[in-house]
Amino acid sequence: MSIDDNPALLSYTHRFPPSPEFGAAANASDPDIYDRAAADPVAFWEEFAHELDWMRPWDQALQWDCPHAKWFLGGKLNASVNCVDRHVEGKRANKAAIIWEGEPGDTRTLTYSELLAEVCKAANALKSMGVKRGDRVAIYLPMIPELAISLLACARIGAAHSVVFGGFSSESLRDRIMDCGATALITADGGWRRGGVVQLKQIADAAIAETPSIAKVAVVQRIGAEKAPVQMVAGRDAWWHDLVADASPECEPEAMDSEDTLFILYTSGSTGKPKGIHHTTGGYLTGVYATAKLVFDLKDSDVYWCTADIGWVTGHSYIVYGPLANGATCVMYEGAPDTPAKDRFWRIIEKHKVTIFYTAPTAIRTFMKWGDHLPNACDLTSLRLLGSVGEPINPEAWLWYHETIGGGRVPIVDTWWQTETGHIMIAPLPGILATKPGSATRPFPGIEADVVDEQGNSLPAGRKGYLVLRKPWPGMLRSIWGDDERYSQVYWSKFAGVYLTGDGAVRDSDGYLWLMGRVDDIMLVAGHNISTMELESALVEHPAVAESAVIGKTHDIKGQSPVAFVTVREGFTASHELGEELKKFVGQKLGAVCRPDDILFTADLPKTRSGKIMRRLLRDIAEGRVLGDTTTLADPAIVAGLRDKYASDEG
Ligand code: 6R9
Repeated sequence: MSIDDNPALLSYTHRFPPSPEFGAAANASDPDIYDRAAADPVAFWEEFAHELDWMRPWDQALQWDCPHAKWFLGGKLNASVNCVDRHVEGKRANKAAIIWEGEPGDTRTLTYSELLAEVCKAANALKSMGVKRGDRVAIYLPMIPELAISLLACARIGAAHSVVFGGFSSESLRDRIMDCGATALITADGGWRRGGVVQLKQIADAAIAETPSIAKVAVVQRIGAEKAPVQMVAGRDAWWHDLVADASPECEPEAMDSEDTLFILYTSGSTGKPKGIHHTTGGYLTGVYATAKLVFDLKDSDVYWCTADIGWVTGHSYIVYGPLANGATCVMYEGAPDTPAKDRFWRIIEKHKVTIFYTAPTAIRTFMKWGDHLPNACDLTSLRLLGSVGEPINPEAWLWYHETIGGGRVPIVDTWWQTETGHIMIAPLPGILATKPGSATRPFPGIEADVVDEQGNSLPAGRKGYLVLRKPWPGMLRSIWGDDERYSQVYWSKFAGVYLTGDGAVRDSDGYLWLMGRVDDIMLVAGHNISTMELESALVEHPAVAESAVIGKTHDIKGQSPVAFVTVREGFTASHELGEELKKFVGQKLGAVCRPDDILFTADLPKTRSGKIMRRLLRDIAEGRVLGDTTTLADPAIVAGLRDKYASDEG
């Protein structure tokens, strides 16, 4: 039997059904929801759209002219009203909307009524800067409350926001501002990161020296002049605190068309310039509201914490729009997980009695590496649901998360989605589905996902292929900003009428989906399609391995041969013997064809700033090629170090 017909991942057969108590109390508890949504997905989404506040009802739920979708046509609404005003008018005026914790330990809590006043003041400040409905506003801020407030303020006045992650360079900021023609920028003097200061205003100044479209800049004072000196350009720059001090705490929300732009968010494609992913208002809000409600099972009593940065889509959809549309209490943390110490996350959970915790596999694997004693020393019993996003979660990491963080009691929702999809596409409904470590389980109700071969034919269970989405969904990207041709070409041209995700997947005999990572990362070893994910999952099962990244290196006979980059867990040392042991370990688990030819130990793996392993660069290193684009790397020194090490190990 070839590996293709027996994906190694499917040998992980543990199942974790929801507890009867969880199931009975869950927001989604009736398994019939799947069939009901499949029978009429548009009507299913309309049910959730009806739970939002509309200023004018829609005339038509969906217009689908492939690849262009419009949702809730004719409907008018405002996203900030749905995330804030309606909770103030309801019973949540004094409920905490945002519990913020700064890296140095300062904290700030905003109730829904306080958030409303802040959003209105910020909206009026934007107006005073000359920002109008239909304009684009660039936002380059650390994870401080003003970031969430800025998004909502833009939404309130009908300006589209384009958030640029606060760790990006001035070139990245410049390119993103130019691409969307932003007329105003919101930034800060600086932000805290691992006890140091990132000089955001200085970086922003370098960017806007080359972006004539920016007429006004608002600057939040997060750090102070001593550690973050700034130069204010007269007529262009103003302090945020001055702008809002003069602003009224009331601001009439714009009645936005359902299809008006809510935001643009850039994702770096594997090649070429970043894509401005274009999202609109009514459909996006419906999608994030529904998925946050059912997948995270949000209740009024929850304290919900998503550890992502708002600079990524996860922060847009599941720190700001999704949870706030549900009236949730959200924890927001400014800094690094190891500042001042490696237990910071667990201390935050303990302190704020977090009930729902949503993080990324890269973080989970790092916590495993740091050791169980850190979470074990904290009271994590407030937790009732755990989530994962960003990469496939290896079964070993899933089980650790379940046991060590969840105390073996709480469900895990592994959520697959993309900047382009806007909201969660594949994830368990935690009160209904039994979960399996390493599988994102089933598509969310109303979503039709499939696994297809090179010709676009559906594949049976057990066969790896391309993950595609067959029906439009409300939060889908509407296009690539300024490049509709590229939109059609990238997502809709490989298979007629279906959306190409770019990920590989396999279905098991229960219809559960197992994600295999980007299709570009899948190796072809001696005629077998082997996903790097399978080898990585096998490697992290070894007690010495914290994290690994596997790539296929060109090989004369086999086509490609697997090479593994490995970081070891605390208490273990890298050695030639350990390398040989790991090769044998993988060979025994997955078969000789999967045995890595090389194992290279490293202290760190090259990752994007959102924590995804950049295998493309590892391939360049292994092939001795000139390194490709490294601008999205979190720490470029890691790659340089690895390249030297690889060359000397080979030599
Ligand atoms: C939300 C987000 C999208 C890509 C996606 C896939 C990977 C995300 C995943 C996952 C396996 C999961 N991905 N979640 N792979 N299981 N639960 O991360 O958006 O930054 O656009 O990345 O991330 O490869 O295609 P984005």
